[in-house]
Amino acid sequence: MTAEFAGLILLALALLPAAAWAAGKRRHRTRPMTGGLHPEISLPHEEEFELYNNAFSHCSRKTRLVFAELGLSYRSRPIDLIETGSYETISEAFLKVNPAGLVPVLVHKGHPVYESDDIMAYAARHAGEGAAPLEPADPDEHARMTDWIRKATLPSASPERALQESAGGAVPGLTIPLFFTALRYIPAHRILAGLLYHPDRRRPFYFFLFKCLGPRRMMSIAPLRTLISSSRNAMEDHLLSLEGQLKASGGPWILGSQFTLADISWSAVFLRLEEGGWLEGFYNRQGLPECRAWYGRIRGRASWREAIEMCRHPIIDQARADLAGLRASYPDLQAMLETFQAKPFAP
Ligand SMILES: N[C@@H](CCC(=O)N[C@@H](CS)C(=O)NCC(=O)O)C(=O)O
Repeated sequence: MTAEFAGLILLALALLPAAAWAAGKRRHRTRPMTGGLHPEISLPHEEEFELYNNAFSHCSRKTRLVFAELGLSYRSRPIDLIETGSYETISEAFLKVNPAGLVPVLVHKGHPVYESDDIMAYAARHAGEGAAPLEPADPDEHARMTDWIRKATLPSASPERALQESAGGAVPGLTIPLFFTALRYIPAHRILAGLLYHPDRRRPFYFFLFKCLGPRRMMSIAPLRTLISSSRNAMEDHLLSLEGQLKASGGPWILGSQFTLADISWSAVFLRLEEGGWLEGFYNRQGLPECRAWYGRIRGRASWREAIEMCRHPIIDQARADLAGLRASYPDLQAMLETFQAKPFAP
């Protein structure tokens, strides 16, 4: 073998990992998709309605609740997020369903509908005879409902930029402690796959740190502390504005007597605050009697049992219990989470 030939082989071997990485990157590439129905895309399906969703996903929960409220049956297609096992949203198979790599996705007669707010509205308009209307008929009331849905929405890209505009934007920051306890149960190599292919590399990077650091060290990372405290402060303002609306509407629901998609959107925010151990803190600091009573009514609905209680995930149940234990056994961690102040988060 000549020296040149041996050199070429060595070079090829050295380039192999980079080529494999580049090939993998192309297979896992995501691109933004507009919300609503995409009739130009056809997907294999077995039932009229199929919902690609995740038990823990904030946006998936909204859509499951709408289907339960409407009594519409659907085939559930569970898709993992890293918190429940793996980055299935960026798998080759799922990217055919949603090139944006996000859940939920509704597939209706083989055509996908993207974005949870659009899915909710789409489902509400396809409800069968006899289903209670989840959208007001009056145009002014409808516009008010849309505004309250927007105030709870989780933007697809960089939600932390929307902390002030929507309670949904403050949800990821307040989920950080729960991410930390859930990721204990996820093997490190699955998180590392996200570092290679996830469209937002910061998330797997922080998730990997959560896995390597204990809770105290994690809470000493300044940008995380800042994001959590900014999210907490922003959420407090959003809850106060919901409290005002519930008072003004006279309840029992956000727009008054009619239960609407706005109630469903906000209920997913409250569930996340509850499972992250924040809700009682907000109630205790701000009172929020209307919010407390409203959330109690939401939890009493049959749809809650069907779409939330019956769709739990064992890792998340364990992570919730672990987080409650951590808060109880590290009073300084609890105090940090509840009271630390930081500069407002500047994205
Ligand atoms: N604006 C979108 C947001 C969808 C979204 O962010 N989905 C999250 C779960 S709630 C997701 O799929 N994330 C992928 C990941 O975490 O890797 C919607 O409302 O549907």
